Amino acid sequence: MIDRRGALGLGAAAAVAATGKAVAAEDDPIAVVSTWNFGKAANAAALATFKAGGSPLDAVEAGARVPEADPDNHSVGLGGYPDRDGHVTCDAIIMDDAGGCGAVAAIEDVVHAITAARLVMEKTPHTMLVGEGATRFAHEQGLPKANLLTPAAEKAWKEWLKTAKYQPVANIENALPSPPGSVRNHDTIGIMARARDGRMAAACTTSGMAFKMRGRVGDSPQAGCGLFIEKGVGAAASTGVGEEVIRIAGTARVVASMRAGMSPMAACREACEHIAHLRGDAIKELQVGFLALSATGEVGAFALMPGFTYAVTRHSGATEVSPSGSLFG
Ligand code: SD4
Repeated sequence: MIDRRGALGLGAAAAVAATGKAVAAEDDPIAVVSTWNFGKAANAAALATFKAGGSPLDAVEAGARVPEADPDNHSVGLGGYPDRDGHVTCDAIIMDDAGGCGAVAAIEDVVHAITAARLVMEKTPHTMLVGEGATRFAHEQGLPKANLLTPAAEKAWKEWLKTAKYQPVANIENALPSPPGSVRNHDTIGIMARARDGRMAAACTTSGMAFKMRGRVGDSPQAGCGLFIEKGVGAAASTGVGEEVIRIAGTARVVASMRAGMSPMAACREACEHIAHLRGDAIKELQVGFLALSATGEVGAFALMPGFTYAVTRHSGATEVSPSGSLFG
């Protein structure tokens, strides 16, 4: 049985709408959920798109474009931290519950990787384009050529170069001033939307792990890793160290658990437990967070480490940012 109250009580209690009035949750279902506290602004854009008559796909694309355009967000789009060679390379995926799937990986010089992903979905026979081909396709489709490396991100990269040698050392990202998943090195957005009629879509966009090896692709653009959706079951997104998510096909696992009857939070927790069991000491101090939205409109989240937050917005506009539970201290 799916927990109809929602993992953190977000499924049923009365919500306070943007108008300040209390609205029963049944009349005010969850419209959009997204990772991290900046998801709030993304959710607002997604909800505005719904209200303007947009589809769930339109809503998640509009939401994902918000952090992509924010130069102060150092893990998505413009202003993202570059790879070790100084190139900002982005990964993105968009999916709907009718089998739609489009993704780009290691795309450069495009602010809105999520829109490039949607174009892959709608204009090509493929589900993913990478590298130079993805970049060329996006520009041919009319997405403007842009330099994503902001002065602030370039400065951070040059600082990093002073201490970090250019060599493929496992987990060298941990040499960052703060580890992946902490304030300085997260921000990937995973966003999921549910229309009042139950249709769903989801998106994920990121510039990936800061100062990654050139050519590295994370979990975010890979269906079943950074994002997954299944009609009648729900959707899940991940954030944190992508390698740990890819190893277990993390979001495919979360959705499979929901299909088997787990609540969104129990499913997210189970995936974290599996990573911990599989990896033991190797994941000490690494962050991975999962966020899930069921087809019936319940939300749940769980992470390895404390600090993962997520934003929930109802169709009335009522929005709440909550911390997820975590496996470790
Ligand atoms: C990646 N999962 O490329 C992404 C990074 C991330 O918060 O989510 N950071 O591994």
